[in-house]
Amino acid sequence: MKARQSLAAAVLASALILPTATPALAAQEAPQKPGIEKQDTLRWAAPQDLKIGTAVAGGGHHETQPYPAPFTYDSAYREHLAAEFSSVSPENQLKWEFVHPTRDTYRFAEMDAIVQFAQENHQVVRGHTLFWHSQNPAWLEQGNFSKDELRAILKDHIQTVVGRYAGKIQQWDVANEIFNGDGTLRTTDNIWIRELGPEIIADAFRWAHEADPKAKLFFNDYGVEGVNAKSNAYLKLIPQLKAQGVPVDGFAIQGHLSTRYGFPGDLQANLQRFNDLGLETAITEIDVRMDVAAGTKPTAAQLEKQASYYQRALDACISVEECNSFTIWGFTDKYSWVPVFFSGEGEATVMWNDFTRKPAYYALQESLEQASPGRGNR
Ligand code: 9MR
Repeated sequence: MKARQSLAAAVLASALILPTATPALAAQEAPQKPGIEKQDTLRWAAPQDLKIGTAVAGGGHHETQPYPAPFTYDSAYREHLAAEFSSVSPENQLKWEFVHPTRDTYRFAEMDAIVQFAQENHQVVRGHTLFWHSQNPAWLEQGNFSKDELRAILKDHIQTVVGRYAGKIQQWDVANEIFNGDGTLRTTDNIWIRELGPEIIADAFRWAHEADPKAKLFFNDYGVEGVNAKSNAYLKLIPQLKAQGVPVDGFAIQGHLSTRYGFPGDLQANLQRFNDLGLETAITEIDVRMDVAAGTKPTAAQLEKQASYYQRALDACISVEECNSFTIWGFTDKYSWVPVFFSGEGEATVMWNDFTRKPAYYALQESLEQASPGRGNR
């Protein structure tokens, strides 16, 4: 926290010297939007060195739902997306099945639109993801390619996708969910590890780095909030890779939580041990689902519990020096993946369907404000 305050002071001091806003200042501020008070947003409350992000709804489960593409057609959604957040992550628009639908074609229009939106609204972008066992197209999974062909396909994909957005993506989830819960590598369901061996993980990072040397390159996973077999596996793997000169910059914790289970109280300690390796850390996909029977609403007690989970997760990140990015996996229940995947659970985001705020929203806002006193002078 101290570090954040002194950084805020440094930014203010530099603003005194420079007549125009510094890039750091500009990045946290959204252009004014009608109806949403600029000073009453998450990005305004956030300390200068912490990006507050959301997934941008599109692709994946949205394609099975009875509404048009949210990012393209829902203007209220776009207004909140621009006003509230300083970082955006494509929810599905960069996954292989979406962006690389046949071997010889790429579908970039949706991601191009997100990147353009982010630039117009002074937001950074997190790229998600290049190397995963899930949401791969059938042409890839069932292609019966030789090892040489597979290697060339992966290299071409990474260079093409990362290269297209070079300079425009702040952080990449290069490798997503590569470990099982017991800390063993996914040698069965991850096509790359199964066919090419674990060494291919290092190549994926090297190729991404070649294509965009400035982007920060991350591992990203779920179920690694606390100290456990899976997070231990990352703690062991990453220093081994770095010792070989592999360009790994960070470790990201998704944070798909449920009030059914206790809050992972060792989240901060876990982030800290990665920080102590000299890595950046991030929370990349947090949501907090609740048991809510169809046709009913959560109780006040449930909402308070949800708010406390969000707040404790954010406080953990704020307390760790190089935890620089905190992203929620969608900001409105209107488009959340949760009820589609978990029957009887939902209401996992910080805003209701009509974009009004839940206690969880106010809890995040409060923690962000407390993290950077003095920021309101801007
Ligand atoms: O939110 C995404 C949803 O729209 C997709 O249908 C789903 C398919 O698996 O993926 C969801 O996002 C996942 C993310 O990419 C990786 N971590 C887990 C997320 C929730 O499943």
